[in-house]
Amino acid sequence: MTFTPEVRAALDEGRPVVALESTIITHGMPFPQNVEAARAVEAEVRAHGAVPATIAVMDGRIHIGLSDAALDALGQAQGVMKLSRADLAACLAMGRMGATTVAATMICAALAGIEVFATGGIGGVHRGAETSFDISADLPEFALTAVTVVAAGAKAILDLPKTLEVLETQGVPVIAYGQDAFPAFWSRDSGLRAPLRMDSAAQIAAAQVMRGQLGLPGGQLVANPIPAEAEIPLDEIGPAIETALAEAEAQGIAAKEVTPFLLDRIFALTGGRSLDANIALVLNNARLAAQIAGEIVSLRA
Ligand code: PSU
Ligand code: MN
Repeated sequence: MTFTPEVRAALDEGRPVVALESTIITHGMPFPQNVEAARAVEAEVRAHGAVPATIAVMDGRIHIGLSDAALDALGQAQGVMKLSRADLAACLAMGRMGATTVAATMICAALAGIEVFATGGIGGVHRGAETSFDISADLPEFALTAVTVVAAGAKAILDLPKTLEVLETQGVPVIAYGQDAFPAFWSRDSGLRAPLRMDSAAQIAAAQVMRGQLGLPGGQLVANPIPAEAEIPLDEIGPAIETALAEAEAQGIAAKEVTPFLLDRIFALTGGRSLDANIALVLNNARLAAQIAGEIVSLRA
């Protein structure tokens, strides 16, 4: 692993650090908004008292924290591998460039000693999974790796009831922040109740520390609703989702390509509105993650 000096110093001194993923940069948003958003998210983490550590694979090494130049290169590179649990070691062995998904970012964060990670949306159970078997490797990762992930719930491109069922089976705490409903990424309310609710970063931090003390492996999913002023209600984003899903089906999109394809089509179909909402919710998640990381540091002191 290679650490930036800023991240290395923060970890050595026991200061709060927040991990950030890179698939959202390479496969989730178009250039140049991807790099601008990544920088803004890092700045938001710093503004709330933590050090950001964007994670990616370059030159056969796991990078914990990226320089400005490295972030810029990643944001424009072609043929970057999308890395989940299955691909991480292979990408390192081949010396290729890879962007880490939620699952791979959790693995790298835990290796680096980082306990909190902010992103946009997690992978989940895709619609039609009963025949396609398309269930993101993000879900079992929450049961294995002790990192608290702050996301805005899961996108309605997924089957949200099945996603919550799989998380429950895997023993993953799914915690809605400040409301009872499980949020649906662009929308604050999916219409489903979240299994758990917490109203403070301190409680979320305490639950993470307690989980470790009980000897339970795995982390937590914190579902933080998008700020109201940035929300796109389900009835407005719904038609774009349905069109994107129909296009994916017609074109036979499968496996790793499904999620990036759907995100790209929804950005286009909403004329970029989905991207503005996406950036607003990641910033919101960065703030909460920085607070949780600060609380964990206080508890461990
Ligand atoms: N969902 C989003 N935005 C994203 C992703 C998912 O709303 O950028 C990315 C994340 O990196 C996530 C990955 O870990 O896609 C899941 O991919 P898959 O569905 O192929 O497991
Ligand atoms: Mn999949």
